[in-house]
Amino acid sequence: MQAGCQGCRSEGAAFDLAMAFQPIVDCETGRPFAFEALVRGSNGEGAAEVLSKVTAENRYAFDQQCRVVAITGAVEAGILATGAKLSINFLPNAVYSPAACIQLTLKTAREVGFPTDRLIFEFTENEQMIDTDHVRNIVASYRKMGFTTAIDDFGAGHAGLGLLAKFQTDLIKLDMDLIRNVDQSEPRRIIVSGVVAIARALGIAVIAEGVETVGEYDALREIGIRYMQGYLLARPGFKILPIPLLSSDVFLFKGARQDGEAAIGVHRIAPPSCGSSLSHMPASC
Ligand SMILES: [Ca+2]
Repeated sequence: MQAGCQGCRSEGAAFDLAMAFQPIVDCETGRPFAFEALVRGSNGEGAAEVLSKVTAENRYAFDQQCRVVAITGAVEAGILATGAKLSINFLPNAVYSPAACIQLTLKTAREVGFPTDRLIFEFTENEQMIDTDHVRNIVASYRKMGFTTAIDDFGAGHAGLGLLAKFQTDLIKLDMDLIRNVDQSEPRRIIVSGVVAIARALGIAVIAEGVETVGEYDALREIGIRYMQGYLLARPGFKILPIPLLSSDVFLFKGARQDGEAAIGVHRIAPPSCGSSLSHMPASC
């Protein structure tokens, strides 16, 4: 066994976990590009409650279990038939060695028949990444293994241009704080447009997180953002893969809104099982 793999034997592996899934929509086709797995308790308890039990001692086991539950849960929910990717949040500080620590993920994917080239790994850091070399090494290894990589919550906290200067991922997910009211704020629109231009020049695709209004959707499309996630398109569904509001429906919805029927459209797309406000919680698993 490689040095540093003591994490594989860490105690406390039995978290009571399940996943909710929220689509990331390809706005050019209206279809889910991916489903992000968001951690919940086995009875639908919120992410914050589950995460409060994660410690420095058990975070490796937690991260490993999250990956397993995300893959098996997504397959049980029917992701194979959708053709969409599965996006998994991961904790960089729960990975000792990228090659060794991916083995359980690969084994699980093999057992349930999930193609590993449909896996996305999103990472975020709530605290400053002291060891960016470690993260860069993980990203490089994962890309070599055929996974898609993403920086989560880009533009928030320490996840910003400084990281992109050090290493590049396939995707960046623009933080919802930048997206909020982008249609009404000229500075936000200029900043988002600038980040999109930088990403495009680097060959990185952009996902807008936390899109909640038709105005935001329109402004982001105008800026050239193809992939979006947020309550406007679909809330997370507990153990299910919610059907996103198709882009054509957004336009129908706009028409409905002009007729004063917006609430009907909103309620039609909201899965009843998911009232949590934690859908955009960073590093939820
Ligand atoms: Ca995420």
